[in-house]
Amino acid sequence: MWPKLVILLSMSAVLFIRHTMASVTEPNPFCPQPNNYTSATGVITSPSFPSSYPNNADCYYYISAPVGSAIQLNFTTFYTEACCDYLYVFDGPDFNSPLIKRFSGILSRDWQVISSSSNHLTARFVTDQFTTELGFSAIFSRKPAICANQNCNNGTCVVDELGEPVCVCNPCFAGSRCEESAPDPCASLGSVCGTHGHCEYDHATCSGANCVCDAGYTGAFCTQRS
Ligand SMILES: [Ca+2]
Repeated sequence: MWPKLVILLSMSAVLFIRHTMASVTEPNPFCPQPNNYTSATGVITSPSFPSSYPNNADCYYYISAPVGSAIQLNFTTFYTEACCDYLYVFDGPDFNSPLIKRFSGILSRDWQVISSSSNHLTARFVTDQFTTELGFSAIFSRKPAICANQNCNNGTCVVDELGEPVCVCNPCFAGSRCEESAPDPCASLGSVCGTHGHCEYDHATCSGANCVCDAGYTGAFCTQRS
């Protein structure tokens, strides 16, 4: 009889603590609002970004997508006080969902792109009372849930006709995970543009290398005076 009562009391205590936490973690007025993000893509940032974030921040970001999608976060900036100012990212609709990672300090390259496993991702940014830094900015986007664990580095994951995730690489990248840089189109042409020009190419297609001549010069290799 007593052990059951103790368990019941413990559960009540846990529920009470959760309720109390919820009531004291209302977003600060300086947090980005509204904080429910349902668009296909967008940006979340720390408060005041690109100025420094404030002390005593506690901000939430709720990102959701249609069922069957996963949500990807691509950090373009991340810099917080390493000891004390944290971004928590949760794999689900609220901060009771499994924690993907707690970030602080400077972001390592391995964690620049992260993904939820399903169609909800929640982030919480918490700072202490001293010392602020630049903060963070991250682009959120959707990808098929089957792509959640597929890191395409410099590309985009899509589902092929067999229902398998595959990477489609950005121009100038190759490899099964788009981890390899394709040959620079200017590598073979760069030197022939001589001392009066330089090589440029179409970055959208990673091709079309040609010499762009300095003022006063013309010709395929910038050797003629114009
Ligand atoms: Ca701080």
